Amino acid sequence: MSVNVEDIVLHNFREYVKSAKHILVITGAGLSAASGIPTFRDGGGMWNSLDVEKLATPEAFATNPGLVWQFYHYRRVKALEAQPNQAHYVLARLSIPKLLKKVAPQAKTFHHVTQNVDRLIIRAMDNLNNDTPESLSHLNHSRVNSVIEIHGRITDVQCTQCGHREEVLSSPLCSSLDTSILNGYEDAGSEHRYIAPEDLPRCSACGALARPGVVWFGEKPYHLDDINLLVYKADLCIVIGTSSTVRPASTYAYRVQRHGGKVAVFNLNESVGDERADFIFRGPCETELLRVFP
Ligand code: BV8
Ligand code: ZN
Repeated sequence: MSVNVEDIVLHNFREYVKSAKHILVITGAGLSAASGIPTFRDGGGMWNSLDVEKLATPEAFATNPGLVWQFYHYRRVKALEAQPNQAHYVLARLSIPKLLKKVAPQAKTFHHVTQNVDRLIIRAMDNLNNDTPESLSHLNHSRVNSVIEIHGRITDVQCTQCGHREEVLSSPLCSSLDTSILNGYEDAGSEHRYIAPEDLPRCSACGALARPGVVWFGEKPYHLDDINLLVYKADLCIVIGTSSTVRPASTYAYRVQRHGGKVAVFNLNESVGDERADFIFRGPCETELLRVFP
């Protein structure tokens, strides 16, 4: 019977997971690709046709808030329409201590840092919670705390003045952002329509101009101190669906390795740092994660 490399990698990874105590998962846009949300830099990624600097920076918003809002509003609509995929549900199940123990009996902590702003992992955990027998539901609080959205949430609206922040799951946020006239990400990011600031989403607390609740380039990501502690403690870092090009998220796996932890990469294509990875699972994460964590 011929044993191929993939089987050996799978066996060795599963053996290592059995001894892992502090597991840290880092995810990117590839996790949501199967849910129909485009990635940023690969294939038909958004940043390949749109100008990042024109759309995902504080300067862009200061210069043309209407353009930036049209882009983010279109992405909000898509995120609200999308459904979690199998990859989200595998991670949601692993965030339930009782289920995690089946594959990682020594695990003391499991944390998931996501770069994604689409909130799909939270929805997968909520859906699982609704289907979870009463006996497990008391574990819910520990599971929700296990997810850190380092780049914020596209469904949050944040005030540019008083700091008020709220999650708004309804759409459109205001009549001027009616997306019926938009027919694609490129359209949402183009200069086709001026919207006056007074007609853009306003803060429900003070009435000032509101902005999407995401972290733009040059802005400080969320929960950095908490994440640094998790990186320091992790003995296993599982990197899923990210090109590992955006800092500081792209630095975490290497830092786990530097203090003796191991790194597993799940990606459709090659990504930055693959050469250092201890385990590589090449393929769509929505099937690979299910294969590795049935
Ligand atoms: C900060 C929210 C400092 C908004 C995002 C020059 C050199 C080095 C660094 C810098 C530099 N200039 C500036 C920087 C820092 C900058 C940075 O890293 N820039 C990069 C581009 C060079 N970083 C920042 O500015 C960060 N802030 O550093 O602040 C600071 C610190 C302390 C105090 C004050 C200040 C803030 C970065 C956050 C920016 N916001 N998003 C929005 O969404 O519009 S970033 C954006 O990229 C998304 O959040 C996304 O999640 C993130 C990373 O992209 P990926 O998720 O990896 O997506 P990508 O398309 O790249 O890759 C997808 C992958 O999936 C591919 O590998 C593909 O093969 C794979 N895939 C596809 N399908 C599947 C799959 N894999 C498996 N299965 C599939 N089915
Ligand atoms: Zn306000």
